[in-house]
Amino acid sequence: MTSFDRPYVGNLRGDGLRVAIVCGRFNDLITERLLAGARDGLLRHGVDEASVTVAWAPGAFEIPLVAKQLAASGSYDAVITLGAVIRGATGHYEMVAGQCAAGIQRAQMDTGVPVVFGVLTVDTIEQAIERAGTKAGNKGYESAETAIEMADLLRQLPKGG
Ligand code: INI
Repeated sequence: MTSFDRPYVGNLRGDGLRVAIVCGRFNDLITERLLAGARDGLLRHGVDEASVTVAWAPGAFEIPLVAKQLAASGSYDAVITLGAVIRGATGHYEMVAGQCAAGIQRAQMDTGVPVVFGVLTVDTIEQAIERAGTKAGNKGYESAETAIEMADLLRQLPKGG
């Protein structure tokens, strides 16, 4: 039992965690930078590099299926997805971005394993660059922190169906 004074809060303690990263190859100029940010975020918070698995999917549309299989494997405490869907370059932007987001949410709800949404959905390549390690931070790094926090939070919470 916790109270307002002692809520459940996930900590940024990465030691002992096993993490899988699914990265979309489409727009890999951007996603390579997200992957570098995620690696940095995991290692800085104590995740052992040998406990990290990376899988490349063709594009954002395929990321959820790969993430779901990794999450369902029982081999990981969290899965991070990284991708870049850019409206300017995509006639079917809404479908790719929407299905990717919905599939990632479904993967975590179906498996009970945190699947972090580190997919950029932006209007322009400039906005993607800003979020991939320049003036607006690195979404990959943020996603690594979210993965660690969620894995630690779920570890603390009462278990149930
Ligand atoms: N995939 C992306 O990850 N980002 C995009 O911006 C993109 N565009 O522009 O179309 C994109 N398309 C490919 C898609 O994800 C699938 O790989 C493809 O449709 C095959 O299923």
